[in-house]
Amino acid sequence: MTEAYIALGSNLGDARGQVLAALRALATLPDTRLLAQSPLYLTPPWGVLEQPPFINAVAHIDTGLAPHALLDALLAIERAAGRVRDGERWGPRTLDLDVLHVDGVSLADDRLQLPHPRIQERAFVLLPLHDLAPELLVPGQGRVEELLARLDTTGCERLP
Ligand code: A4P
Ligand code: MG
Repeated sequence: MTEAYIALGSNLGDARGQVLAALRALATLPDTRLLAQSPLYLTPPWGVLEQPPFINAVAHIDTGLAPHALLDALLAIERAAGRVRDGERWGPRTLDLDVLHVDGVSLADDRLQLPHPRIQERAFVLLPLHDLAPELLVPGQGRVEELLARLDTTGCERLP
């Protein structure tokens, strides 16, 4: 079993409901346990600014799935949530699941990059990740608490 962190995001339809359903779906993946889930955050859009705000969260899991099998399982959850991949890069989506980090794994091929290369640029990832793992060292990027301290978190709101 290996520990991993998954980022969840949605800004179309019932965004909060989609993220909560995805957290439940993660817990039912084969050979996988949901160890912890962060609070939900309401965050201003990053990348493409002309789109609705996002609901974001991070999950900490323990899994027997290898990294590419985990990615396939996440893509299947996205499809089940009605995600259509014809939009622009960084545009609106019903559900986005990114593998942020898998313990002990660094790799880059045409399907998967680990750790996710843009963790350090994204308050919407680092705020919920910090709630779960402030001391986590993201290989090649830095410690979560230090990465977060460098970012502007204006407009990000932790939901009750
Ligand atoms: N892929 C490679 N590495 C990974 C990985 N570590 N985890 C490949 C997941 N997928 C990975 O994914 C395209 C392909 O990336 C996958 O099929 C997989 O083979 P995508 O989700 O369509 O990626 P993308 O949107 O083009 O790019 P990127 O940078 O992953 O963007 P995100 O994270 O999807 O960004 N603003 C706020 N506030 N909150 C958000 O959640 N999300 C986005 C979308 C933009 N702005 C946002 C948010
Ligand atoms: Mg994605």
